[in-house]
Amino acid sequence: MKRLMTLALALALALCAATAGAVTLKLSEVHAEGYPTTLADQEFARLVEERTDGRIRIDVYSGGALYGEETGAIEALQLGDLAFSRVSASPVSSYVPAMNAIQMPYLYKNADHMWAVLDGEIGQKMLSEVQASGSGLVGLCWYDAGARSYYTNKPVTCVEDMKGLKIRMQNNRMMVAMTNVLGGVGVTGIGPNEVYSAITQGTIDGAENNWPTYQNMGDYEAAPYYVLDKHTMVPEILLASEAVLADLDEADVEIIKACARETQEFEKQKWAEKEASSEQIVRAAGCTITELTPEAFAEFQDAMTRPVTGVEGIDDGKSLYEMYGGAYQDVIDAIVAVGEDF
Ligand code: BDP
Repeated sequence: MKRLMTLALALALALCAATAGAVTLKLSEVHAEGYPTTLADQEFARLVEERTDGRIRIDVYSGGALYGEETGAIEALQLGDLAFSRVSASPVSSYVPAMNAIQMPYLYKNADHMWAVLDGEIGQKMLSEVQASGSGLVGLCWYDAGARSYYTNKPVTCVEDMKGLKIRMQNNRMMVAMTNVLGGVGVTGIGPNEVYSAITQGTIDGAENNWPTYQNMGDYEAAPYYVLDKHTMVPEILLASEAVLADLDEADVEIIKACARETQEFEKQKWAEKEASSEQIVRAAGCTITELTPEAFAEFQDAMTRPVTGVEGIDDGKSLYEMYGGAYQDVIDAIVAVGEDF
């Protein structure tokens, strides 16, 4: 009996030693369970726990349970109050201004062009720039988020129809200016999970997003007009807190980085499936999906490069591209050059 107890004690002690130093870290995600990015976050957590032999456990908080606005999550990462967050690259631009260069309106010909950029030298340099810029953030990998288009509670078939429409935008000054330059009024401060109620309450006339978010958040029921102007392709990014990573073993940080990279392909696959099913759901619900005529499409595009006056967020005499892309013209030119193959 005594021997058995000694054995049990030894076993318990060994177990303690094995898990001593084990840490549990939090990951914040605005999307619901089952959404492609949430699935990728969970896959990331699974891989990290497995490859660190349980030394690092990551708890994924989905549905905006920790931070409903991505800027809140980003600031928590900077302070070291949060370890990871999967966010859109759009709000990251407020902390890493160069980030706008990879999400300028009408920059990519298609998803393959965007992925050639993100997986190539430009995208990998931009990931490193996140930390190099002194933001306190570390860029781990990119995820797909398709193309974003406007959705409203009244029909939009040309730029003229955008006039005066209050549109919820992500927290990014360039994106707000983009709506303003089209004649609308860009509104910020509304989290993605609050868009539906803001539309039904009449605070805004619409928002803009990809097929999956438009469908998954239920926004298509409040704003059933979706105009496929495809103004931007904004990738998602998995971020880590520089301060939190600094407290971990260097070898474990390398494992974390490798696991994140591994989940990129996983998310892209889930994304493709979800994009198709969301489009199907929205169409079946009887929403009005507008394909722009080539002339109407050109109007949207031209608005981004035409010098303007009296538009909030753009200096008089400048175009949106000059105002927000001017400092990164070399990167933008290089992205356009990659597009020659597509
Ligand atoms: C979705 C992104 C999410 C953003 C949201 C938004 O996946 O990260 O928070 O757009 O518009 O497409 O805020």
